Amino acid sequence: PSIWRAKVERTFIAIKPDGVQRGLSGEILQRFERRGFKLVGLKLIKVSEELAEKHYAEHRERPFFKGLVEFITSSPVVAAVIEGKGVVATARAMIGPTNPLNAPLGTIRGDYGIDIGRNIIHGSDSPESAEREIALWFTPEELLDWQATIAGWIY
Ligand code: 3AN
Repeated sequence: PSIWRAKVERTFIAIKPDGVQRGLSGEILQRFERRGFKLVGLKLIKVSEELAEKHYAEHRERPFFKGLVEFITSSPVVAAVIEGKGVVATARAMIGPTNPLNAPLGTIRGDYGIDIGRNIIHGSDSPESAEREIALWFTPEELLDWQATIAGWIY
């Protein structure tokens, strides 16, 4: 029985227009890959207003909502689903706090950001959010079920 097949968790991440335009996509994906997480979905997408509004529905009443939707739809986003033990919480820890100025060095936002409205990357904040966001951004066919033979060295 392979332990790494026993219980997998998935999360959704999106490298926002600022991260893509600054050429940070590869660097950011590399961090998750090197940590041991596995890509199961990946695409470059021009986000529609409808998708943006659904994704950020919980912020609908916030003063920054309109600007947030304008920003996320302004230019392509790299959307990804990554899989592995504890990936929801660990990806959030690797991303860092919402405001990059409060983000520790070594986190993605702490290493690359200085503005809360341009914080480079999104990551689901709970397993429930991850499930909702994955279904919103990806079709089932776009998520690939594959086994890495080297996973035995990670788990
Ligand atoms: P996180 O992305 O860390 O989960 P949320 O869910 O509180 O943070 O906020 C979603 C997004 O809304 C953030 N990534 C950020 O781009 C934007 N945002 C949050 N707070 C502000 C703010 N005060 N001003 C501008 N944009 C904000």
